[in-house]
Amino acid sequence: MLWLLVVASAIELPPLRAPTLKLKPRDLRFNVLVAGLKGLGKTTACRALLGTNASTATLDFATAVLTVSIVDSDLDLDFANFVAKRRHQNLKNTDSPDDCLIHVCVYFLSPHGLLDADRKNLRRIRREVTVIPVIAKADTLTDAELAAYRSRLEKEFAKLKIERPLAIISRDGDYRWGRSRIRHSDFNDLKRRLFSDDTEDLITKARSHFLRFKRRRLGRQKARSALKTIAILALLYNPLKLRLQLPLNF
Ligand SMILES: Nc1nc2c(ncn2[C@@H]2O[C@H](COP(=O)(O)OP(=O)(O)OP(=O)(O)O)[C@@H](O)[C@H]2O)c(=O)[nH]1
Ligand SMILES: [Mg+2]
Repeated sequence: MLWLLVVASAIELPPLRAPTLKLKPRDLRFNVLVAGLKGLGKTTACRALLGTNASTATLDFATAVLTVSIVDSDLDLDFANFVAKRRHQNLKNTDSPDDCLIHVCVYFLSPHGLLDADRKNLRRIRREVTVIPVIAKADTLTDAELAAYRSRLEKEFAKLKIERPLAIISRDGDYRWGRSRIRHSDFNDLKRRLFSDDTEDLITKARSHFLRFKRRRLGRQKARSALKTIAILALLYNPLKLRLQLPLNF
């Protein structure tokens, strides 16, 4: 009986292939933003992904310890702005390279069609971070409906340079007309990509995006202080007695 239970749970939740992460330090932070419009099953999915109601979990791999943190966002949040703000916060971070960085955004799409709000959100977020789009509540669509919807989205996403969406079921359901199961959807693919196959790639990408941002910011700061010095020198040594005017916001 116990053996049967073990087999059943193994089928339900296939174990993740432990990645050999080459990243430094050994203690890594991995921050996921779960975004999308209201009531699409985001919180349910977060719980199923981490296997707990808490928003963080620790995954112990052979070469690294990954502290996964999921930001389960609400409707009023400006997602792109949130990612940018977290990048700014990370500037003050000297201990760890990516405590505050958001490494990936899992964006939930309604099973009934893409809304203008989604288009606007996606266009902005993809400039800030890697986006994994998911069609939520895939159990509410027939196979044919899902295939048609997915191919419409693929065409639209190709223009936005966003990848093909996964279709997920975030919780098992028993209905008069049948049963829906998490394992019959792309849910486990999503989990595997986040916490195993793509982890290293996502962290590396977010880090290099952050370093580019930091370099640009430093460059701008240097240019501004050089301009200030030139302006002050020009004021002090003004042999032609010209009337120099500094900009108001100087
Ligand atoms: N049919 C179906 N229902 C789901 C699925 N996932 C979640 N639900 C249900 O959808 C409802 C909303 O789920 P939540 O997880 O609270 O959705 P949410 O996106 O966090 O909602 P907000 O936080 O209000 O934006 C609940 O009744 C869930 O049981 C799914 O995969 N299929
Ligand atoms: Mg929620």
